[in-house]
Amino acid sequence: MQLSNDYLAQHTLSLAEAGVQLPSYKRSELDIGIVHLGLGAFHRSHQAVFTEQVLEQTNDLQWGICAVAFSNEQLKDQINAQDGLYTNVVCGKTQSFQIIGSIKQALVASKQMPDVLATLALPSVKLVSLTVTEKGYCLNEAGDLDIQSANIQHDIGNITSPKSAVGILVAGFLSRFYKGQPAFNVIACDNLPHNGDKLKKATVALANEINSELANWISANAHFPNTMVDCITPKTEGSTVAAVEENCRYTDSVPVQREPFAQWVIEDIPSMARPAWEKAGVMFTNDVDGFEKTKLRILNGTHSALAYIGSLLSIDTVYNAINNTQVKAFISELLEHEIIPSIDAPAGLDLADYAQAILERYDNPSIRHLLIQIAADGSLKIPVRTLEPIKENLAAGRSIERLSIVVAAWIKFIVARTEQQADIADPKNQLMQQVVSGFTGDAKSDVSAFLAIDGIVEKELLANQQFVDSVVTAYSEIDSFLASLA
Ligand code: CS2
Repeated sequence: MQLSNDYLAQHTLSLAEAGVQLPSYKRSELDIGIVHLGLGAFHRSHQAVFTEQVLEQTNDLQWGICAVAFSNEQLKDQINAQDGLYTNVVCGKTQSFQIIGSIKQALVASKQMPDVLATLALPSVKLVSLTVTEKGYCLNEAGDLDIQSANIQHDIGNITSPKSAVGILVAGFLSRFYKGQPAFNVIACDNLPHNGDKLKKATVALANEINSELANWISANAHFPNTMVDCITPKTEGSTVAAVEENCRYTDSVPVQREPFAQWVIEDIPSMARPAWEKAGVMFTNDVDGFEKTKLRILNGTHSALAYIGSLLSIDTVYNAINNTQVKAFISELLEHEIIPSIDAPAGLDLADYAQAILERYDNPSIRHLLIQIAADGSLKIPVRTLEPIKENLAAGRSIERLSIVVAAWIKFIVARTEQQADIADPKNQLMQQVVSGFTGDAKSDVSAFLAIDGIVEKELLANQQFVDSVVTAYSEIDSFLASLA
């Protein structure tokens, strides 16, 4: 489409159509209190929006954000060209538009590391938050720092020019440690159980490779609360840009699109300086674990199931998959018989209602959430979303038949993509492709070879014959299973 409006910027805010919500606080006085690593759409649809609501309500201007992209220089330039402003397009029964002003500045780590480190050293910075996806934590299958990974090896030798998110945290702490400044606190916002605990352990482990006193200092002085984050945020598309162009009377090259629902649960650490996020509906609790597990298994677990099963049926989006009656029936049974029984509900939460609400969120025709986007990084997602409940169901003597179908569908998806010579977005793509290229057609040996790929299935689970047999059965029957849904 032809873009002819003026670009969104501080000086063009007055052009916005009535009805577009604008920042009402004094952006020129916004200080940087938060450095955020990972400038993807999710940060801009979630944490930056919660922070925006607090800025609006409290006028506490110490909590502006410096958002750091890892390598997307163009996005950094586009955001800075708009003075940090962008539109949050909320897609429900109607569309609503809000201009978010909480990001004061964007940087790109691959080109501006000295600026990133200088920002982390600012006395005003009290928090570092992260959305770097599961792979950004550089963990092995046991949940510990993968010391041998290329980026971590690089960072051990070059901690003042780090490549990994963990390395950036350590470099940021290092300068504060030497200057006698207080440590910042770290808020992990990715879909990993115990995300804060794991990130702290990884950060301390890397610091220990550099200087054991630094490691002890981080351990004693920095909080890493666990969190649960939730908001369905598909990639920005041309249609998102067009919707802003048509409805807002300005051009925004970097809007985000999301569903109306958003949730953020953070471990309550009373001494931790932070924006008054509770005023924006963020929940502070001592039972983040319960919320994390519930969301990871019910939402992310069914998302991955839909992604692999739906893709194999040539369905493109979550909406279209959940509107296939048979697929929906399978997902409902998976929830009822194998996912919900694996969860101890957090106090006050009815798991069946929670699951029902999620199925309703999927059934949103104004959100085009591509299954192929969710299918990415299965080698990191399946262990958390599907193998963990399998492990617990086995220990408790519960059924794993349907969860095994999800694992089998994932393997079949990798086989299909390899045969089609299509991209597989996954850090283990080469290994997986190599293994499936050697498949002989014998389900038992094929599945065993796949599950044995280093770093996917924990040793104890791999040694469980009931698990392996169940995936072998599911895999040998996957074509007829898919045919029954089509
Ligand atoms: C999805 C998540 O891509 C994926 O793996 O399952 O991004 C999901 O949309 C969010 O966690 C929702 O909060």
